[in-house]
Amino acid sequence: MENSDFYLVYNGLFLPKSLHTEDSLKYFESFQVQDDDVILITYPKSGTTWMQEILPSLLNGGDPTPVLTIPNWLRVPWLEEVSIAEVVDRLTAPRAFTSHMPYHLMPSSFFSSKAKVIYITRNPKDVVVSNYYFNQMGSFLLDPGTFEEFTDNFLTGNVIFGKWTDHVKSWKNPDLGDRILYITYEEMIQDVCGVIKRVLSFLGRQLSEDALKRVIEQCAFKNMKQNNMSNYSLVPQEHLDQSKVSFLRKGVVGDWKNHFSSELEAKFNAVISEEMKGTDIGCLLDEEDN
Ligand code: PPS
Repeated sequence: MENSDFYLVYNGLFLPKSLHTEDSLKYFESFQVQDDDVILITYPKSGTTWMQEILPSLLNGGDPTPVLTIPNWLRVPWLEEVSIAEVVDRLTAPRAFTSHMPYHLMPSSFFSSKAKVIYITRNPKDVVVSNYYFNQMGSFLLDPGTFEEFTDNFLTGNVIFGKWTDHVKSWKNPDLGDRILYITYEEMIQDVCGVIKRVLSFLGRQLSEDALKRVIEQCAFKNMKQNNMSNYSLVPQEHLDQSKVSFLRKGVVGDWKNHFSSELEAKFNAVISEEMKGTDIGCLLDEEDN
């Protein structure tokens, strides 16, 4: 089995064939982004599902119903995935979407709109660990091989959605001005309440203290693990085998320390630091977890 059995190549990026088709990508390219849309952007395994749990309640005044009744991939659908067509006509404004796409591949309507973007980054060493287990779970993803092999593929961009460094740098684009809010997974772990307040302020929204408490409770890792609308238990085991590892796996900062040898860490840091040179985001590597 090789990459072409699982992935189509879209502008140089591998995308899983089971979630993306030529038609879904054409639909994505001509998607009409509206000014009041909110788009959650992440490189995979950076905290997407967590924010998909939070965002709908912030946009609807704290009503938990969508989070308890609609699977996350239909609740905050990916712009580029096949399933968006199923729900897009039912979404009411302000709509919330997800995307793993780099900045330059966004639909042309995005660039002329005022839609807001929430961009989450995570320490790439924890991203690669989370991604490694995800590739073991998903029958629609290439077997990751050993952790070292998978890390090599991650560093060269030979994984879904390409290189982490390209993605992060693409979204650090000054043209976005105050349309974008940058948050980190590590900040969410440290102070989810503070992050939610920042998101509320960015979106110009408010929640009552009670509603805020409910959102915080609902998006706690242990509660999300119990929420069938968010833990991917609705996906058949033949596609996503969670019998050994759960999609909501550990939910911590620094699990990379249990996976990286010192040699691999040195190599990883050297490659990422080199590629992030000249940006103010290289510090993401070793910030909160050492
Ligand atoms: S995906 O496939 O791109 O949508 O994956 P994504 O949701 O971005 O990333 C999955 C990782 O996020 C962790 N997660 C959480 N951590 C802490 N608290 C909460 N509530 C939470 N929700 C999701 C999830 O466990 C994955 O990380 P790992 O390190 O594998 O546990």
